[in-house]
Amino acid sequence: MKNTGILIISLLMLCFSCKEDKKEVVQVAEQPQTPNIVFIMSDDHAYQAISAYGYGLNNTPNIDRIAKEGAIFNRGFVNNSICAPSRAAMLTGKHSFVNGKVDNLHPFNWDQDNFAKTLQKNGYETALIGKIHLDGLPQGFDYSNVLPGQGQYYSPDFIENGVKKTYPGYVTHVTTDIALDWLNNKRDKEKPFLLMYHQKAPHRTWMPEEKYLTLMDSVTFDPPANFFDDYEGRPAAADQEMSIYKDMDLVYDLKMLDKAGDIKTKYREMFQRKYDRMTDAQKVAWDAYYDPIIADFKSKNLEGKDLAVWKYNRYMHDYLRTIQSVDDGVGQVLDYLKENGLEENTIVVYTSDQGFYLGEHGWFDKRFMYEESFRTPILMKYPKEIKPGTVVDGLVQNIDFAPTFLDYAGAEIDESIQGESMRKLVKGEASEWRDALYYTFYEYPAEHKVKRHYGVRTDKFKLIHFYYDIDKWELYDLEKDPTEMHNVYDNPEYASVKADMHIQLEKMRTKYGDSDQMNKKNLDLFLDAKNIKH
Ligand code: SGN
Ligand code: CA
Repeated sequence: MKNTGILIISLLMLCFSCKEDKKEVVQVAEQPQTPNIVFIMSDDHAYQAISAYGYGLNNTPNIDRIAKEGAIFNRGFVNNSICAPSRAAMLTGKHSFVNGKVDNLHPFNWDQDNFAKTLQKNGYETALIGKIHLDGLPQGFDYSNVLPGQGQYYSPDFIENGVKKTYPGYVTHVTTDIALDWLNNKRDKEKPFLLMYHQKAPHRTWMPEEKYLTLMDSVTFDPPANFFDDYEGRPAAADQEMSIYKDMDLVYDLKMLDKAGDIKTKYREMFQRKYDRMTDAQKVAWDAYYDPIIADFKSKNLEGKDLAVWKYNRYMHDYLRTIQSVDDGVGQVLDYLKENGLEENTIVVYTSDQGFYLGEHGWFDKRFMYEESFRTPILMKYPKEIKPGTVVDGLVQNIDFAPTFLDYAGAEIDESIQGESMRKLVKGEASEWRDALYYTFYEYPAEHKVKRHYGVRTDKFKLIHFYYDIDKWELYDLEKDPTEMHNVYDNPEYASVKADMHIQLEKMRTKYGDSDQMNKKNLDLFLDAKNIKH
C-alpha cells in the first residue's frame, strides 16, 4: 500500500435526498486522519499477571481497559524470549538471525531499517521513552529518553537525546511523566505521532514503590501445580539456573537485607547498592515494611519445600506490586488520550518483551520456548477499527508489530519484513493466516544457563531442538499436555506427528532463512565475545 503520509484523505460520500421526485446530490467531506500509535511495553510482564487474561493473581484495571475497548490476543508469542533481541525483532519486523541482535550481548545495528524510521519518513513525530536495552543512540526518533541498559528502580538515570541525567523518584512514574510531558508539551501537534512508552518494571529485582509496599500483603499464593517439577525426560529443563528454590537470592531478589548482616548471599552487595539509591524517606518506608518480614524469616529457619513456597510468595508479592505502578501509568496515558480528543484516532498496544515464569516448573525468568516465556501478553485497541471485546486466537508474533503499524499508517511495508500485518486478523477478515511459528534462543553459556535452542509451534504441537553442549529434541502435545511436562519425542504413538513437525520446522527455517550454519556463526561470535575457547 502506498503512503498517504500525514495528509488528510478526503472521502467523498454521496448522499441522496429526494425532493419532489428530483434527486439532489450532496457532497459531504469526511476527514479520517492517519492514526497515532501508542506502543506500550513493559519488561518481563507475564500474561498470567494481567487480570484480563483471567488467572486471578492480581487486578490490572487500566491494562484491562485496552482489552475491553479493543482486542485481547490469546496466542501472542515472541521470536526469542530475551529482552534486547525481542525489542530488535519488534522494531525491525525480522527474526534475530536476520536483524543480527541474537542475544543481549551482541551490539544492535541501529543503521538498519526500523518501523519508527519509516513512520518518521511518512510524516510521523516519533518518541522512544523508557527501557529499550539496545545500545547506541536510537534512530528513527525525534525524541528519545531511555534508560541505560537495565535501568534502576530508584533515582533512575536516563539518556535524553544522548545526554545522561538522573531523575529523582521511582522509575515507573518517571517514565510515565516523561511520556506525558512529551505528549503535552514536546511533540508537534500538527503531526500524527508514534509514542513508544516502555517500562522497566516488572523486571528483576522487583522493587515496589512506597505506595504499594503492602499491596496484597494478606494474600497467600498457591504455587502452580508443576512448581516441584522433576524435569523427567527434559534434561535441558533440568539443567538451568532459574529455580526459585535454588537460584533466587534471598537478599537481591527477596529483599532480606538484614541490618545485622547475618544473611550473606552472593548478590547482597549488589542489592545494597540498589537500596542506597533511595532517599532517606524512601528507606524509612522500605524498612518499615521489610524489617519485620526479615525478623520473622530469621526466626523461622525454613528449609526444603517450606522455604521454596515462602520464596515463591515473597517473589509474587514484590513482582505483582511493581505491576500495579505500571498499570497506573497505563491509566494516565489512556486518560490523556481521552481528555485530549485523541482516543478515537489512536492505536494503543500493550505488550511485554516476553513472558515470564511465575513458579511454573519451579522457575522465575524466561528464555525457554515453553509456553510461559514464549508467549507474551498482547492487547490492542483502535476504536475506529477494532470492536470492543474482540478475542484473537491466531498465532501472532512480535515480528508482526512493525508491519501492523505500517499498515494502519498507510505506509509501505518493505518486502524484507518477515512479520505479517495483524490488521485483517484483528478485524476477523483475514482469509488466511499462518499455522506455525518459529523460535530461536542463543544466550548460552550465560546467566540462568538456559541452553541454545530453536523450534516450531503449531496450533497443537511444539518441537524444540536443544544444541551446543547437548543434542536433545522435545515434542509436546499442547492440547493434552498444556504445561509441557511430557516430552513425547520418542513415544511411538507420536511418530507421524514428529515427522510432520520436522517438516514444519524445515519449512520455517527455509521461509525465514535460518540454518545450522547460522547457529554456528552466532555461536562462534558469542564464544569469541566471551573469550571462551572453542
Ligand atoms: C539481568 C537479570 C537476569 C535477566 C537478564 C535478562 N539479572 O541480567 O535475571 O535474565 O537481565 O533480562 S539482574 O541481576 O541484572 O537482575 S532481560 O529482560 O533484560 O533480557
Ligand atoms: Ca525482559
